[in-house]
Amino acid sequence: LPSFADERTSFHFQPERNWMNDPNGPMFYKGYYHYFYQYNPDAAVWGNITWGHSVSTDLIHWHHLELALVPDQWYDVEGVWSGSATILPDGKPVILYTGSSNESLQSQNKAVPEDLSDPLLRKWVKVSQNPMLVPPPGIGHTDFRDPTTAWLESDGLWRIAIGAKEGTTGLALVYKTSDFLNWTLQRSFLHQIAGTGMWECVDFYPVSLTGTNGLDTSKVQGNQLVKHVLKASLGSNKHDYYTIGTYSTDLKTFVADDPTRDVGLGLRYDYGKFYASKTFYDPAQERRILWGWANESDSQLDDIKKGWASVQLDIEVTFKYPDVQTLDVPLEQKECVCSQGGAAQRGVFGPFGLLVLAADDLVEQTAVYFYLTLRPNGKWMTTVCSDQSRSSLAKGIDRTVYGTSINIAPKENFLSLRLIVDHSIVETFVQQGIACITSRVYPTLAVERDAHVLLFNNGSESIAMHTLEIWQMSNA
Ligand code: DQQ
Repeated sequence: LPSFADERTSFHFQPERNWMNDPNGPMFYKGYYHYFYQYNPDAAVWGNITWGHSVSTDLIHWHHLELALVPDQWYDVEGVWSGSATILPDGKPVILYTGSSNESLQSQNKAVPEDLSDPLLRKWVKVSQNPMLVPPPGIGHTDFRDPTTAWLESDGLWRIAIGAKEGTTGLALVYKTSDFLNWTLQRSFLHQIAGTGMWECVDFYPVSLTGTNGLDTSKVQGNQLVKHVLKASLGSNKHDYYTIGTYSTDLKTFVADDPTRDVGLGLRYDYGKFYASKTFYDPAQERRILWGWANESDSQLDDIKKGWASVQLDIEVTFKYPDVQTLDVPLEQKECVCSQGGAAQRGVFGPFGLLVLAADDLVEQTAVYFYLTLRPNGKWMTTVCSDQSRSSLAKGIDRTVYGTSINIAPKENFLSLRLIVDHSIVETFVQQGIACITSRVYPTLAVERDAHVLLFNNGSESIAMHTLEIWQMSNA
């Protein structure tokens, strides 16, 4: 059996032991980044869900604190589920979260810090008015969860969005309040898309059209030109889908810029393992930070054995975009779907890219690669994939090959990959982030000094590497 000690991540956040899932209520308070998360204190499987709590000054080194919220009330006894934090204008933080009762009724609840002078905010108090919100008519009692960070509008009222579904239509409800205790349901939904099912962990925030800094969630209008991002986590396939559009402060609804790429239909934050994500605005560095859950893809039995060293690399490679036009190549009939053979396919241009966590004789290897195919319309399509199918000799592991096609503008002469390797996580950023793929891998041989990095090209045409930088990182 493999030793799982080598697979514990170093600079990706993990609790000391046991199960974690969604990120919850991230915020910055009195010099500390606070990170809460869905946590089972008793086992390495989902259940007994509480809010774990850790703090950091740099988002890399974490100090684990006592549990922030535990299931101790009738309305959350089946679990203190996901939610968000809002920092009020007077600097006070408020947490809103979903409770699941012993009858599986989902409700929205509020908790506040016991002692605002404690920058670590160790103790949280559930207010006596809980539960504040139960599902409105038409929404099932298990289809009403994961309140967003609140945003303040010019009418002086705060608003939150809550994920729900009606039939198979996924949607986001909006409630408004002046005091975070009494809430009014807005008649129109923020947004809805037929066929997408339950919207979990909705996130809704402005992005600037004029600068690269992040924006406070309440920056919904004003001098700054903004668009909004709306994200929903779809339980049906465990992916986080987002779209960019306009929030009408008159109608209080959101309209996607491109209806063909609306929530659940097009863009994903990440094409691998990345779910139930949540952003927060970091006022210290004027940026918006996105946290996601890179769920494990080994067996539940292995998770239990791990109960819970060093391969930490930051690699950046660029290739010259091959001169595809001058070649007379046969039309490739099949569309390049990553899952058709993964990196072991043979094409004309590719697969080519990197092997990481590769054992001496390559019996274990995780491949991240590009593959170019000529489409029937005469255009070349660039696909990028992360292939876990040969990543581990261990049994019971998810071996999906993840990937997506990307749009390469004709003027882009290079293809770039940045890989962050952290024991059992391989994160891929393509063309500076035009697409992201997160994979979980569990090598048994390719660990420590036996884990190698290689460049490869399985295509018949040569590919020119342009730059390569590899950084070995120390333990966090
Ligand atoms: N996880 C939480 C729910 C949420 C789901 C329960 C998403 O609140 O909808 O652990 O992973």
